[in-house]
Amino acid sequence: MKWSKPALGLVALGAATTFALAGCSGGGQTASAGAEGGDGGYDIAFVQGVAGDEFYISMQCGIQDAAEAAGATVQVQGPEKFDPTLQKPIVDAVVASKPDALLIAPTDVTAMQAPIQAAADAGIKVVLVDTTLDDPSMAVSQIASDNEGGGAAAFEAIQAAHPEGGKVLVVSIDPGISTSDARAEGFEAAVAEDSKFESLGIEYSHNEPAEAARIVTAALQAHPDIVGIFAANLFAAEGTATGIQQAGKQGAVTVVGFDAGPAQVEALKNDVVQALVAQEPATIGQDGVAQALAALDGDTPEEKIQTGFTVITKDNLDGEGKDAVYRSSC
Ligand code: T6T
Repeated sequence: MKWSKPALGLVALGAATTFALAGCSGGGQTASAGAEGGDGGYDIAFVQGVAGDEFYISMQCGIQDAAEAAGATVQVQGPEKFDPTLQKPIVDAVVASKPDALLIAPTDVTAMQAPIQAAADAGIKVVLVDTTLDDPSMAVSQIASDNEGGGAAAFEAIQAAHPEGGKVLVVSIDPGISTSDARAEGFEAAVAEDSKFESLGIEYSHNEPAEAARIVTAALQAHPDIVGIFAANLFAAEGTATGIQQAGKQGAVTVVGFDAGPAQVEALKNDVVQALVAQEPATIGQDGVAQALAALDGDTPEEKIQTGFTVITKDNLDGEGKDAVYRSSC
């Protein structure tokens, strides 16, 4: 099922309307498309939330496609972990290199505030892609999925599988990440509306699959009657799947994971996970480039853009679900 819901009274702007898409041109830490620095195109830096994450790789593909079509250069870097202490030095170095625009997924709403403000103060056009900040006013645009809606949709999948109700758990990343916080809020708000369900709360896996697996193992020992687990991102879902398998609970517990990398799709095929909420990372990236270019060209960028999501199940995996699966390289 595909959901595309403009929120906050703002209309989603598809960058596909602005750019003719070209093929992806690389998948390394630094990749380029088009030319600036001498050839006249703009120089765009993309700082991922974490390197090697298929969500950000797919976003990178969208950014590179859009940049290539516009004759711009793209540099891509990401920290080894989803951690502001590792992301900050990357941003500092990017600011020193003076790109025209910075597309960034901040790893913390508070800790990344000052480094990103420094980018804007240096005259770099900042676009927040995926995650945001406590005060995003320095950004020319913010682009993110309907994370709250995706969390609610995750609960609906559990609710449909267990109309009798029961205990549910959220496995998230860390508090202070705008996306996963919104997903958990959307999930918890939907749970609160159905008195047959009891929330066991939100546990934090620090983006480590092993920690997510440990959380799930412990939760299933303490509450063998859990009926549903919502894993709020790719790595939480990976670890949750491991925990479910180790406990021999596949099928008995309905697992819904946010994101749809190849490993999550494999878990869906193997009946360890029952649904995936797939974002549109390439669209977020394309829209990010479009908004950065609008700002650089003196046009008025869209302040906020909300992108949709697709709920992938075994039933639609060969249909619309297939196109929603993330890429491992461009
Ligand atoms: O879920 C995505 C992203 O939206 C989130 O902000 C962090 O985790 C992911 O990158 C998936 O690992």
